Amino acid sequence: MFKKILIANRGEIALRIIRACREMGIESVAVHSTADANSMAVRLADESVCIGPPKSHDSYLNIPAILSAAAVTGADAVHPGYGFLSENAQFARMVEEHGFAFIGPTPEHIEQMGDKVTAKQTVKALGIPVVPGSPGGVDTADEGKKIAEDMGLPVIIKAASGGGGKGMQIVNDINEFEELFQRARSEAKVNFGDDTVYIEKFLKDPKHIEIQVFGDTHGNAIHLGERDCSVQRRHQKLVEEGPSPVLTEELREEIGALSANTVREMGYRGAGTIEFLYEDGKFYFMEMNTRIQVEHPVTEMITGIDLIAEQIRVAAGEELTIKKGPLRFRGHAIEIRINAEDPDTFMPSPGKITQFHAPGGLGVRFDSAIYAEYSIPPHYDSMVGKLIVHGRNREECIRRMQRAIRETVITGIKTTLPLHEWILQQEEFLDGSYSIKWLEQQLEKRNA
Ligand code: MV4
Repeated sequence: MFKKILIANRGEIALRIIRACREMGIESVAVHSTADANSMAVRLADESVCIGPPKSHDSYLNIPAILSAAAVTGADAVHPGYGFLSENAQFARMVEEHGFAFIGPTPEHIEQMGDKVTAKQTVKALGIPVVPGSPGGVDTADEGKKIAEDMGLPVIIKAASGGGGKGMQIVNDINEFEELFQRARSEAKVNFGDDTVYIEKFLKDPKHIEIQVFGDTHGNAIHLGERDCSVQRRHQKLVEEGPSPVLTEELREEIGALSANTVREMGYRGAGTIEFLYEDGKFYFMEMNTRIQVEHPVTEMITGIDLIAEQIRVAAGEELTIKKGPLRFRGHAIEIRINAEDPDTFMPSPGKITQFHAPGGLGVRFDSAIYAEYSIPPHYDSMVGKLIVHGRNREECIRRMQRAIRETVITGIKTTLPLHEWILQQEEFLDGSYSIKWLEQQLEKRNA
């Protein structure tokens, strides 16, 4: 097992990884920017190294500085967390070339899933259902137009190197195809340096449901159930829950088994998430994330498994401790993302936290790196914490979340807590029918 892990991240996920390390008897190294010198991760890690100025590009994305920090502290592995360098194949490769273990999949698997056309072809060949569309990249507007006409409108044009919503165009009228195709291509080129695009039938009102998967280097692969992440705004998730309120046991087992089988056939190592669109009782592959995700605690709460510890064990060459047999799904979990933002305008609200009181009690978990008198720097993502609750069933879970939100105190900055309190009272949230369009439509109605 590793003796020392360097954490190439900040905020709550850095803390989350430090906690797993400590429970496993592994030393931790926090790297940080000058803006994060007073962070909780720096306080709680065994060692810390400043890797650069506030801008992410110069610190948390500064590969030479991170590798130097790993070398001078004598770390034997690097955990990238989520965001930043977590899905950068070149970083994973350099970490390994410098003699450290990368706590994540191989650079080849990161690359394979990073190219959305290759990812789709790979999982399709292994039996995962995909959205009908072009078999690969589409080179000309004429070729694309023909595919769109054969398939029927609406269609969506996506960037092969995209993901997370950037560079997508929806075509509702065939007369607009050519213009939107060229727009998709040039946006793809500008944003990702690759103008490859592909075409899919556009699903009008789906849910976003994702399956947590795990593989090890001994040929074992499992799924750990799903998370429904359809409550989102501008491709930012706000609420995640598991199990999904709309899935049957049969569908869960079917899509779960297909997902686990895919990971096994790929020889995939570590944690991954297979994202699906779900509409009219059918799943369609969207993309695969090759990292631990923000919402992983939802799965931890319903399975009782420490996913970060499992990532570390797998990276150290151990077998998955979770085998299909003893895995049991218990009750229901919901996570809300607490952002330092105005709950009405979503404008960032960094600054000093004056008072802070964390919620507690049975089934309540608060993953955050904030403390009273802490100043949230303006340079990074606005998420300041995650509140996760567990209950025996969805109804108990929702009541517990409402209770936990009301006892949380964060003053001095604006947070999205009031928005969450409101979401949790809405009819479509309570009945579980919400789709990916729901929140934005609700907000429009509320603001009208
Ligand atoms: C789609 C889709 C509808 N039909 N693909 C958005 C992010 C990127 N990963 C893929 N996305 C979508 N792909 C087809 N064929 C709708 C979306 C989409 C979306 C998906 C999940 C969560 C929120 C979303 C918001 C807008 C669009």
